[in-house]
Amino acid sequence: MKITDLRTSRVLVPFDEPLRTSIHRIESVGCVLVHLEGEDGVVGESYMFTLSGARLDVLDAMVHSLKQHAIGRDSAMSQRIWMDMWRDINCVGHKGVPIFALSAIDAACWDLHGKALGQPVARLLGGARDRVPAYASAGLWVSMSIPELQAQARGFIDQGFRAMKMRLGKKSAAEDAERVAAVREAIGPEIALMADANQGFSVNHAIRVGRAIEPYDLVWFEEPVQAYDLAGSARVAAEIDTPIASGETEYARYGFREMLRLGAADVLMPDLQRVGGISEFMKVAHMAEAEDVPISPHIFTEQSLQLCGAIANCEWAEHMPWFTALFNEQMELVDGDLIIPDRPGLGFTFDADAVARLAIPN
Ligand code: SMN
Ligand code: MG
Repeated sequence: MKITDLRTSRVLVPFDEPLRTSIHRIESVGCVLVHLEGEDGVVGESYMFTLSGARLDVLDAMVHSLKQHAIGRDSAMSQRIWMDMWRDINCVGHKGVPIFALSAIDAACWDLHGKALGQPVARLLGGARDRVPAYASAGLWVSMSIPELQAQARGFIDQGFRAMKMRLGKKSAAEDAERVAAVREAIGPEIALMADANQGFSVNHAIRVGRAIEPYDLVWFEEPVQAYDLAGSARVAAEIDTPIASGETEYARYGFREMLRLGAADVLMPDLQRVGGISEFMKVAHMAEAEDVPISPHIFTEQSLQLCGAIANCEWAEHMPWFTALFNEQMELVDGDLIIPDRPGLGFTFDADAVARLAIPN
């Protein structure tokens, strides 16, 4: 379908109370919504977000600076549009803000393409499954006490989850291990547990923590060190048995190629707005598949479900409900799995009333 225009709008989704990871204090999430208009009134939708809504104007300006590559083109030509945007951002760089904007235009283009054909994106990419195991991710923060952790972990099971992720980042390895032990005790041996250090550790501290939490049978230990220290992450991966997951802060296929080459992670976690959209996500997933490395998308749960549906080596979906208020449709959890929507495009459409209620001025 011919793309006729690109518009943006902004929303701020506040949290009930601030939350902490090893490196963040987050009060809200702010989004730039991208509306890619096609002829016949069909609209492709996507969004970019920042923690606490910082620098939304930068993302907004960046996406408008790239829109000429999409307008006038056919939404079926996502690779052509992608290549032209990639070439155009050479001067400002192939990481960071330029990639956020490229990613959002690419994702909106795929949504429009699917809507134009009346097909879910997973089907257009080649389907692999119709449901995916999900882990609860909106909780078990560093800011919580042990009794709070245990109560929330049990609550996730009551909500139907069979897996969950906690955050690490206390002062000592012993304290983090005590918290992991407490969550494991609360959920029992059958529920899958992941832990995320959010890049907060030195290599040596990460190895110490990794060894201390080894008895608790974690699915993975995520982002143990600074995201740019791929060699350091590889050292941690080599020293401990628990698989290392990483990639939410990595950009495009060249970053992931280097992660694979160095053995920086056992599980890759591309993030839709940092990897380069749906198009680049698929290329990274296929590259990982060639190395028998599994994929688990980083947040963007609603949109990433179509990727989970199309990536053979996808093992988990991250259930992060921060953005649910923005959509007309809701995610469906059945026996601990998220259902891959069988609706056209990415399968989630912006709720105009919610967008108006949460709007912040452009
Ligand atoms: C995370 C997600 C969103 C904001 C901060 C941290 C975390 C995750 O790394 O993987 O869910
Ligand atoms: Mg993470």
